[in-house]
Amino acid sequence: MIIDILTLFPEAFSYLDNSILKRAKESGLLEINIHDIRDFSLDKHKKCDDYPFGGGAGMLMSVQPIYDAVNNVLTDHSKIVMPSPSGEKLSVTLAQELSKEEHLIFICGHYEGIDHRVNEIFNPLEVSIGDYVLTGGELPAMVIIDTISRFIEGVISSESLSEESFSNGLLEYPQYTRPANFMGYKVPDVLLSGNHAEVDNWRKEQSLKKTMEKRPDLLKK
Ligand code: 6GU
Repeated sequence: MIIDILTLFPEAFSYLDNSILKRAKESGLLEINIHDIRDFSLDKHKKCDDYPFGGGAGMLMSVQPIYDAVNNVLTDHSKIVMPSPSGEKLSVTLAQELSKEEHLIFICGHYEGIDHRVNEIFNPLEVSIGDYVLTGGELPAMVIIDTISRFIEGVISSESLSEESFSNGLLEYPQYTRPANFMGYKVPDVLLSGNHAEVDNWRKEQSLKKTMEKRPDLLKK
């Protein structure tokens, strides 16, 4: 998958150079290009924002730099995503759908918002990461990209995916690694037993118990 990110804050995306995503990029499963919207401004001072018509608080991102930044990367196979608190809520289902796309373009908004003509021209898929407001689209874009990339075949093992929280509608069971006894805090005996059937049963039980305690709303679905 190719992902092009359009932003006024390219530095924010250094997180994507870490660990699993770094490996995905190195193995060719994922290509991520970051573009500074400012580079596309035709204004002599590279201005990318202006006051809202009709008045109101703050500044809006202007349509022209974004229009040119999108057209610089747009192909017949592109899907345009705009992180926005008014978008469709990110979910496992949405992330799995987006992971099948061959090219994603992220438009990251800042200031008080974006000139609405960007939406009228490109009709992007607006995606929200929750019912709260962040100062910009960069963090949500990284959250969405991280969530999507885990569903791209080969990025992480299919076993990890099938056992993690939400994959079966339940939260993941507790996990332990060595030492088996840390200052008297012991790993449950069943995990040391070598009996796979019993381990599986224990994990299913724990998943259900944890979900009932922490997220009973998941069980109602
Ligand atoms: Cl996607 N953007 C912003 N700015 N705030 C948010 C959001 C997105 N999702 C939740 N809050």
